[in-house]
Amino acid sequence: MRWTFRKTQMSFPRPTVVMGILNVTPDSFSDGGIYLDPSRAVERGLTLVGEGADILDIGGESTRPGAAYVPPEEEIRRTVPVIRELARQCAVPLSIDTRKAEVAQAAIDAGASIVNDIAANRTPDALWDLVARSGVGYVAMHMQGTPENMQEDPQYMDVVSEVAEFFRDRLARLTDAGVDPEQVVLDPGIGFGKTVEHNLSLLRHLERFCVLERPLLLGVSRKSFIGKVLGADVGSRLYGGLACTLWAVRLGAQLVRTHDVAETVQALRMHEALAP
Ligand code: HH2
Repeated sequence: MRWTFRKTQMSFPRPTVVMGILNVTPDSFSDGGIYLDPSRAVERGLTLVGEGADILDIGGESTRPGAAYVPPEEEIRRTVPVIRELARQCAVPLSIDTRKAEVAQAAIDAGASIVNDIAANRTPDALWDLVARSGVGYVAMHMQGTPENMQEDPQYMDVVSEVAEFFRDRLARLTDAGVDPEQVVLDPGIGFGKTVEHNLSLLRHLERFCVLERPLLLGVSRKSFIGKVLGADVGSRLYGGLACTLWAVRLGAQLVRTHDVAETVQALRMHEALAP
């Protein structure tokens, strides 16, 4: 299995790919406001690469439950200077965490080569045309509802089957839109329109998504389901998150998205030494 975009080709199996999170926002749930200044954001990005991040995921809109919509001009203003500078200074692929085609276009022009789309749940889609035309990588994440309303009352008959069906449907529609399946990575969207039990079920049955022949990305870092299981606040969820990460890798996740790159890389490399 391969993930191919622009000048990058990742072949799986390989050591788990670590996507480091860089939120250039005033209000992200765990690091909001810390990296709003572009030079601090660039410095943080370079630190994450030094710690072993294989990809940097740069976001200019918080998508935490209840977060307000950010207009594309503002998202561009926050992220593009950071992407431009990181593209100059580091060699790892840069990802733009956005649901908007205008933002994705500006980010690609500035040097991003992956679009991480937390709202891969709509048609028709200008973003998909852009992904098809530009050949960038694409993360198709599952979300029920929108960040504004997703945690109000998430409902599924069978969350694992419904997410699997979503992936099948999106892969078919993306192909129809001219996107090569090799550009696409799938993500069940932990915490996006899901209760604690929904999140745990997705993690328990992650292997059900492996039949789709696309790499799986998982983002559990510091999320509230860990806090609810452990009674831990947002700054104290690292070890719970690492447990989820290793569990997920064992069940087939090939990419993980994290704020805590050094710690995650250490856990993954030890796990790989034990289970080559
Ligand atoms: N989670 C968040 C944001 N983007 N993208 C993918 N593919 N998968 C995820 O699980 C995911 C994501 C939420 O985390 P964070 O960016 O730290 O918070 P915020 O949305 O508040 O900026």
